Amino acid sequence: MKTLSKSLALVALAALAAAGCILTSGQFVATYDLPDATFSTGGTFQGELVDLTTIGEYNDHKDDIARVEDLSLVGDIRNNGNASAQAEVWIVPGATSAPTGVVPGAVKLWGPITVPANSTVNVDWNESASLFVGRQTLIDEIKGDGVFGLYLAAPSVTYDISTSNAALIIVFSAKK
Ligand SMILES: [Ca+2]
Repeated sequence: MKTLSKSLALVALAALAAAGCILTSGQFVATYDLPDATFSTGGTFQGELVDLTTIGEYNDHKDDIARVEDLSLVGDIRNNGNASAQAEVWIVPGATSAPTGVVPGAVKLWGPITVPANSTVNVDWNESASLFVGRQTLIDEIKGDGVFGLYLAAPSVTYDISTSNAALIIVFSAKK
């Protein structure tokens, strides 16, 4: 597991470098690895409780965050179906356990992204940035308790989606 986290962190840094994002003094990167997920029409609902305090870079500075500089959700989204499908990510600010179904009051965080039939879309740093629609809700959580729920949704009528190598990457500056 440690090896996996390390390799994903390297992927995150490579993504940052590719996006021309250079860290300056006082800036930190927190990478939260998301589990692989599959969700399909009538299938399993995919919810995750994110606890950013489990990440050292975040936990060390969580009381001193000056600004959230950048956010990204990267990863591979696979459409296993024979028709084009859309995927979204929703955030549940007050969650204390992994969402097990659609939550009233949840905020759409990201998407939708369209994935062609039987294809995989690799969402990189730049593409991800343009897909955030609930950025402020996430920023408030990062500056708040750092604990929130995320779940996948699909506005398509039928869908069969898998995600892999997914991570939430946060670039923030700290006061000390
Ligand atoms: Ca919270």
